[in-house]
Amino acid sequence: MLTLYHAPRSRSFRILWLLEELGVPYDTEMVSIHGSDGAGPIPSDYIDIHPHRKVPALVHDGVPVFETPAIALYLTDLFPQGGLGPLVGDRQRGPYLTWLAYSTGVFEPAMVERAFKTPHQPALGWASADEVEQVLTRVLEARPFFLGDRFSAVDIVLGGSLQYMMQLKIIPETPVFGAYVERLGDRPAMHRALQRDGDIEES
Ligand SMILES: N[C@@H](CCC(=O)N[C@@H](CS)C(=O)NCC(=O)O)C(=O)O
Repeated sequence: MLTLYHAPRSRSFRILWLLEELGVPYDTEMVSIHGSDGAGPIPSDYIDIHPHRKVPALVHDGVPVFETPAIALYLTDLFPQGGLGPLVGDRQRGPYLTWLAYSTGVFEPAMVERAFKTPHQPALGWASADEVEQVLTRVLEARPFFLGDRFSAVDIVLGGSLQYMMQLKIIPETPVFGAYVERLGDRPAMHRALQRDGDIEES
């Protein structure tokens, strides 16, 4: 059994989207992270699932997995028939792992630096937001999705973050990024996830 620990309108939306893309059965447990939704504090035993008490976390048959790229990799390996993550032996496996790791190791920290107007420190191990933006532009002007013609979980994890940063105006809506986000918007599973996210918030 799969249980997603989720908070509406948060980073865990991308795992909701991935589960909808995979079309597999799953449960959700609401975690109150915003403090203003009347759901009360996060239960103290949630620390056994996510040591920082953040979302998303996934529990599969009693075993917890946390950190969005790890959950995405776990799910696409668990459900290879979904075709959303190249498997070991596929030439795209390397790029797949690279962009998943890049999403939280480079992209997010660079964008947070930009959002908070923090001067970029190269010693920290990621690139500046300007450089990241150039890299992503070069990739996405050459191909429709991060791995080429094939939509994958990278487009949910990294693409979903890019989309969010554009909504927050941290990344500009250039023609390349605008067209990419439009392609993401064509995914029916994204709309199902949005619906479920809204339903969870109202319940
Ligand atoms: N690196 C984590 C980040 C998780 C994260 O920061 N989640 C936020 C929600 S957007 C959270 O749970 N915040 C609640 C808190 O920090 O108390 C991942 O990518 O999964």
